[in-house]
Amino acid sequence: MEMGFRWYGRGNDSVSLADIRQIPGTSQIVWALHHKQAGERWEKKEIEEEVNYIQSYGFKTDVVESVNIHEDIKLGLPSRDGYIDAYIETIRHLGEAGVKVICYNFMPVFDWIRTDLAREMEDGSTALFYEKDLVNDVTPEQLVERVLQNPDFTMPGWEPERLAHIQQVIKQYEEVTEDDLFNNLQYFLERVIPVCKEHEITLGVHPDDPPWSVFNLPRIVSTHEQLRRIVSLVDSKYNGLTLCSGALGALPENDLPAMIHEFKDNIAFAHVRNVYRYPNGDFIETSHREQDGSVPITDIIKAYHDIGYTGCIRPDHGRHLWNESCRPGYGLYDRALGIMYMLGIWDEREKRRI
Ligand SMILES: [Mn+2]
Repeated sequence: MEMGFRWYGRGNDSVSLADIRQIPGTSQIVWALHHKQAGERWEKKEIEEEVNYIQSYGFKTDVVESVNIHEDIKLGLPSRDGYIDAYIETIRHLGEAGVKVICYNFMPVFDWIRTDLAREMEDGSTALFYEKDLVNDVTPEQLVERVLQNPDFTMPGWEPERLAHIQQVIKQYEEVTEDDLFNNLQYFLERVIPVCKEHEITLGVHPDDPPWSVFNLPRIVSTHEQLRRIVSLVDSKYNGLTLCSGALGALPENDLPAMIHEFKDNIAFAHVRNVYRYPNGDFIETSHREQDGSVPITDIIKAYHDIGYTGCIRPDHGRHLWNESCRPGYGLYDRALGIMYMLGIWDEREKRRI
């Protein structure tokens, strides 16, 4: 296992590579070209520049998150072929730069949804929060306005230009069923997986966040059964999963340790975080510590150890601590604490094996 840390790039993150280097046991920077729009090709030169910069701090650059999928691919429109061609070229360019894993998602319209980006907790820290009834009661425009009221940082998946036409985008999905979305994912995978195989790059689809339908949009990466169907769409180890314990963990029936064992040959990348689930369906992102939330973090790390996982694990989101000013969920302190918690569990297992 290699521990990783997501980083948004120079001038685009409150955390520096020099900061991250001081977190024990962290060898991978999970990176992306964040100025790229979905569907846009990533050029070799700009990939090389970013990789070289990150590597100059002694980090590896095996994992990219995210190369976003253009909406037309998810919708299955005729224009998708051009966007898939661009995606294939990006895969080739990333392969030539030594990248091993690409994390992507297949969520219609919204990459992730929260109703509050800085909900105050009892100890005075703040965290990302999801209020189920509020999402059921507001219009998509109201939700967009709510999320974009924090102007300090750009938010991946919440590009104002794209969301300015939110009703139009949502309307395009009116006739799209879950089966259609599975078929559109299959069409995409059948074209890109052979290229991934050639370059030994594994794609890892990130689960829906939250793992249920919002605004009646179809969702297909939310449950154990759906993950089974996805890995069977194209039978290849390069057709992988990004198992996110926080996204999947918002649904009580998702048994993360069981998924880790079942999908051990297809887990490309792991996100680990905890959420506390309220009985009414709301949830809040807590510290990584098992007792603070509803997700069995110690069992999850043990499961990765049991399967001999050699890929990258990263702490997913964290709370905002000690008056830190940062991208929502992506401060330095709580994610560093999360790493130490996870490494504690991992190292104990490792010692026991010897
Ligand atoms: Mn995640």
